[in-house]
Amino acid sequence: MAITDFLASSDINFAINACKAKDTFSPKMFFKAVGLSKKTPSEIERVFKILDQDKSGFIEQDELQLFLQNFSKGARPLTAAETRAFLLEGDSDGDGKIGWEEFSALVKSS
Ligand SMILES: [Ca+2]
Repeated sequence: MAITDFLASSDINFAINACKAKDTFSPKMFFKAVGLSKKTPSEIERVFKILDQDKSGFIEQDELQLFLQNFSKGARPLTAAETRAFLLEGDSDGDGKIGWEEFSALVKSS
């Protein structure tokens, strides 16, 4: 299962290009640009499972850092500041990782 099964590659290219420069990544802007905010809960859940590479049920910091590469293999890793900001924005219960409900809420608020 690939992310390109749900999202248009033109939207992915647009979203990746929009945050090409370091420290310009914003999760909400990205989710909106890539078309994820308009997807159904089950599609958003499938994307969450792709992002959760080690299948722990959470998106941890190391997975967040490589977030963009799930959308495009050649994309850059997020900077430490971007990774921290992403975590702060999504991790509403403060456990240091993003669970399914937190991810879904973040995508829907995009
Ligand atoms: Ca994980």
